[in-house]
Amino acid sequence: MKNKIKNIYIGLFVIVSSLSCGILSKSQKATTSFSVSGKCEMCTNRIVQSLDLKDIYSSYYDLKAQKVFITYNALVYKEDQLHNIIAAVGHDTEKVKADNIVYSNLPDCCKYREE
Ligand SMILES: [Cu+2]
Repeated sequence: MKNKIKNIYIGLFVIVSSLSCGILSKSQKATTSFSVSGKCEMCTNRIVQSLDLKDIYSSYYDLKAQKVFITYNALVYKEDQLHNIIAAVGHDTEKVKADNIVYSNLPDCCKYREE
C-alpha cells in the first residue's frame, strides 16, 4: 500500500516536472547549414565570431566547402536572420548579399568576389 502511494507521487512528480520544463525552457534546438563566401582564416574567424551570440549554441565554418553549420534556438532566430548576421560582417550567403561598403572594407586577403 505504501509503495503504491510512493509510485503515484513519483508519477506525479515526473508529469509535473516534464510539463514545467516544456513551458520554462523556451528552447527549440535546430541545426542548419548554408553556403557562405570566404577566402582565408580571417574570414573563418569573422564568420564564427559574428555568430557568437546568445541562443546560437555552436557554429562552424568549412572554408573549403564554403559552408557554415549552425546550431541555434529556433524560437529566437529564424534562418533568414542568420543569413543577415553573416552578411552584416561582409560575407555573402546563398540568400543575402553583403553590402558593398561593408565588403570593400574587408582586408584585401578576404576579398572573395571576382573583380
Ligand atoms: Cu579572409
